[in-house]
Amino acid sequence: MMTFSRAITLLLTVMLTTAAVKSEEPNSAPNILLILVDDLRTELGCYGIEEVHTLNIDQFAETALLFERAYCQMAVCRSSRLSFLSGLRPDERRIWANEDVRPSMQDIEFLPAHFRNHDYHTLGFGKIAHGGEEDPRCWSEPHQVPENRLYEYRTRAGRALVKKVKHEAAEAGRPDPFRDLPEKIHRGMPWEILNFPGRDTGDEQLADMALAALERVKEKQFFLAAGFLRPHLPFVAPRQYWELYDEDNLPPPGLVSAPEGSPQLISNRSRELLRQYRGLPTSLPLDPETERKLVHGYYACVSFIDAQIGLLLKGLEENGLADNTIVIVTSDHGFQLGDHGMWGKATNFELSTRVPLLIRVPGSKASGKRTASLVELVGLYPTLCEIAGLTKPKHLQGDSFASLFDDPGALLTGAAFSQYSREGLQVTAFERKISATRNGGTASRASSAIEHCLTTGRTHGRRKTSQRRKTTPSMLSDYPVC
Ligand SMILES: [Ca+2]
Repeated sequence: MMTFSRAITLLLTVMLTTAAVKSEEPNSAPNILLILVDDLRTELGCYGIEEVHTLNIDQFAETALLFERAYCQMAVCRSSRLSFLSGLRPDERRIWANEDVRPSMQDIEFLPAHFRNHDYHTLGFGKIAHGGEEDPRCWSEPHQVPENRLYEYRTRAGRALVKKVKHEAAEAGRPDPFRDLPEKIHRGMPWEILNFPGRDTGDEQLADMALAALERVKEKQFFLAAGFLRPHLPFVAPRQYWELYDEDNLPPPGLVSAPEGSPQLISNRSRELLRQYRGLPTSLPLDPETERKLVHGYYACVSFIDAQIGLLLKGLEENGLADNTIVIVTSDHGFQLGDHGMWGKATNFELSTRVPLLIRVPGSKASGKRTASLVELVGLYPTLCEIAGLTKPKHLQGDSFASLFDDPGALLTGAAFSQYSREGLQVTAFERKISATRNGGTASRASSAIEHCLTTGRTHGRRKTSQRRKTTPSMLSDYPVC
């Protein structure tokens, strides 16, 4: 049996061979490519969800270790990202909401900064932290964002609406809703189908920027982070990705209401969707046609990002970097598409807190395998340190799960913790995902623990198989698999 250290030795050997092509001066540690996707559920083909088309990520999963039970620490962008980038749990600096004043974190060495301080050339593109809070200490070059950002409506109607919203805000003396992004301000439509040719959406620009950077820094030892915005609302994607799905046959939510007797505290009240976007009622339920359109738009955006990830991975291959680069694909949290009667994240439900996580360590015997071990995103920092052979900063609060690359069948921990604080109530609720046995448990036992949570109303129910729809080959004929 190959040990993890042997796998790393093999990786370094492969790397030296590749480095001989790259440069006269071989690198001493693997490169890192960190791909973050905003608000991505585990509804991917490689997670067993056949009706969502993610052929590039699925293909990548065949060469990576897939984490079936990875959880964020708080299901909102800023709290989750600052947690796994700092290696601290949200309570440590009270980062409980997107709107909180950011505490000083000058004493914290963030994940990219740690690699930078170990002679990596670090580059960040797009949404790595949240809302312009990228820490300049992280990057060897200035962090870059695409020209076109989150609210990038392109149709005539979409742009007219943006103009109208801006005008209304100015007339009322309110801040520009597309610049300052306060809560409780309606923006544009929650979806848009783009008919424009060319790669000018923010996420396409982001992929192209990262690809160009790969070509430019391939002689260096690099840590490159690319943070895509979709499938975050609004669900704006080119038409070809919308056409991958038949709106009339999209599966409905598995559970459409909150658990009986549950307190209002557990609900996000779908505020992100209802308060920030136009053309929707002020309260639920949505009409079935709107629900289908939203689910359709979300899936279209997932496939759209999958295509961009495929391009990045292809670029890695073409630059001779695949054999000496550790690749991570994950998200800050999940998203509820009407599940439990809620839209958005900001809850402790399974679909908000569980994230896709795939890590490819070249030369690892775990490639193409899956692990049912509970892991926390806050453990990503120490894990990457261990895999890359870096020391771990003392402040880290998460546990490394690097040993799973030696033994994907192990169950490392008995619990993963997620929390959410409700505005005004000053209450933080915790969700503990549990394994049936702390040591030596099996995947089936772990699954049983999830089922137990379901009966107590704490997790999301799976959709009925009969409600799922298979893809027809013609729908995928133009799908850009890289
Ligand atoms: Ca997010």
